[in-house]
Amino acid sequence: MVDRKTNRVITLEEYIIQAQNKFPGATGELSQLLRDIGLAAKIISREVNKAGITNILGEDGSTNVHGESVKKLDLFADRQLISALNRSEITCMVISEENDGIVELDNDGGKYIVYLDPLDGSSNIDVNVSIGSIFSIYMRKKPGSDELSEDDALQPGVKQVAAGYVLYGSSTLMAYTTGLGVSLFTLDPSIGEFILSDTDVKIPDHGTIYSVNEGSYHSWDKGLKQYVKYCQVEDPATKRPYKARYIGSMVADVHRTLITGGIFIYPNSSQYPNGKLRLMYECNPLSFLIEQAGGMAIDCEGRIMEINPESIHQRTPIFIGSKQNVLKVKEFLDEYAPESINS
Ligand code: AHM
Ligand code: MG
Repeated sequence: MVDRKTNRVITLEEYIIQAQNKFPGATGELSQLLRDIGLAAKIISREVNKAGITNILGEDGSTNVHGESVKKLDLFADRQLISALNRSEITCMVISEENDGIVELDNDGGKYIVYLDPLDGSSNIDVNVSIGSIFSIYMRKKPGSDELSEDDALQPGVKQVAAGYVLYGSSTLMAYTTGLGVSLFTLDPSIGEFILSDTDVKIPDHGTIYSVNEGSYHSWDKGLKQYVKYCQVEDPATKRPYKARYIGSMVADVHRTLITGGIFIYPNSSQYPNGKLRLMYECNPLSFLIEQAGGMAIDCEGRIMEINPESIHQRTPIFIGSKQNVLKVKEFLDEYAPESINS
C-alpha cells in the first residue's frame, strides 16, 4: 500500500509510529513492543526460509509442556521472541507454549504481559508447509506489585490490548490489531522490512470454505457431524456444497478464513474433550483479530474472548470465521447438545 500524500510505501515501523501519534497521551511502550515482535519475526522468517539448508529441521529430542516433541525451530523462535521482548524492558513476563510456567523477564516492573505460540503448526515444518507465530498482549493486573504470578496473566481475551500473528508462507506476513481494526504487512526480503499491505481488513460475512480435521469425524459430537453434512449438501441459494480446506497450521487456516471467509473449527471430541488448541496463545489472539475484522469466534457455548481462564495452558474448542457460518454451526451445536457424546 502506498501513502497517498508521499506516494511511497509505509513500513511497519512507520505505521506503528503514525498510529501512536493519533493518541497524544500514548507512552510509546506498546508501539515499541510491537516493533520488538516485528524484529523477532524477521529473524524467525529468515531462519524458516533457510531451514532446509542449515539442517535446522527436525526434532531436538525433548518434549514441551504438552508432551509434544519439540522441533529445533520452535526453540529458536521461542528464544528470539523472548529476547526481543526482554530488550526493551516493557514486558514483565512471557507465557509461551514452549515453557511450563511463566517466564519472568529482567524488568519485573514492566506493565505488559505477552502470551506466545512461537511457532504454531510445527508438525508442518519438515514438509515446507506454512507455519506461524502468534502473540497476545495484556496489561498486568497489578502493576508495580512485587511478585509476578500466573494470576497476573489469567485474564479473559476481552482484556487483550493487542494481538497478532506472523505467517511464514509463500511470503511472510504480519497481521495485528490494537482494537482499531486489522492491519496486514508483507515482508519484503530484499529490504528486510514489513510493508503495509492492507488496513481495516474485513472478513466476508459468509464464506464457502469449511476447515476441520475430518479424520477425527467419528470422535465428534453429533451437532458437528450434522453441520459438516450440511456443508456438503448441494444448495445453490447458500452456495453449497462448500469446499473443504485444511492445512493443519491454525495461523494459515485462520488467515485463509480471514481473507476468503468461511469457518475454521477445532472441536471438542472424545479424543480431546476440551479441544486441542490453547485458549491464551492460540484462540484468544486469533479471535480478537477475527472479531476486529467483523467475524465471530465461539467455543460450544459462547464468545471465546469472554472465557475466564483458569490456567495459562488451558485448551478450548473453537469455531471461528465468518459471522453467518459461525451462527449456523452454533444452531447445530445447540440443536444436538443433549445428544453430545462428550456432555
Ligand atoms: P502446535 O502448536 O503443536 O503446532 O499444534 C497446533 C496445531 C494447529 O496449528 C493446528 O490447527 C492443529 O494443531 C492441527 O491439529 P491436528 O493435526 O490434530 O488436526
Ligand atoms: Mg500452536
